[in-house]
Amino acid sequence: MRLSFVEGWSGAFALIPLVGLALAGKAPESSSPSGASGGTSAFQLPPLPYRQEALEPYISARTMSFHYGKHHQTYVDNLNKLSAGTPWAGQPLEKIIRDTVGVADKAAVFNNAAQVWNHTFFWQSMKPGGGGQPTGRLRKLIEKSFGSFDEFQKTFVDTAVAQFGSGWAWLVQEGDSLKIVKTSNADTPVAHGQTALLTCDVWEHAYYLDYQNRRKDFVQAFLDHLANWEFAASQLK
Ligand code: MN3
Repeated sequence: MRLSFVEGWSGAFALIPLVGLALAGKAPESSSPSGASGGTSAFQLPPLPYRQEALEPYISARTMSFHYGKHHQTYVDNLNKLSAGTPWAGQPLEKIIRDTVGVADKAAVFNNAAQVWNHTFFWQSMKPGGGGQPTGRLRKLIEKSFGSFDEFQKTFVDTAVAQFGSGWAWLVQEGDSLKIVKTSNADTPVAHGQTALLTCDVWEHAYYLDYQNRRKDFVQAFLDHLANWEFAASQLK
């Protein structure tokens, strides 16, 4: 089962348990972008798949309130402002990302569309009581690609720490092999023909309130306690 963003948010999130949505802080109806000019906004902040405090103590509710409620919301708002009255309005995020990557005068559209996609994927890459180890086909692919699950973990943490400045660490699929890649700023595997399986946001806003400058501790906690391996496995092609 592969979640698709192509069908829009309602399709993409139909698979997410609806438990706790009322307490997630913002219902989609209450988060309509202030900058959109009339009518229904094309893009909406998708509901979190868990409550804002559900990832404590590894990610605090305070971090989630800013990261989801402010940062993610702002990318949605910006994308609505930038796409209003253009051919991008209402298009699938993946199409916008692929059409605008590397286009100099579309950088703002790319950055905001990619950040909306990346954050939605990041929330799904985690779950309360996550971590542990993957099983089945994903486990076999990890062992084939990295030698062992321990070696995968070490490489993922090293890669996340090595990303200079803002960006993301990803587990991606390319054909029959898995890779760990880092991307800068809003850049995303979606723009490069890779299938994203799991991601950790390593922008400072993702961890600074809880970990200050200790990015490595944050990424290790992500792997040990939050990583949603069932979601990652569901993205395999
Ligand atoms: Mn972020």
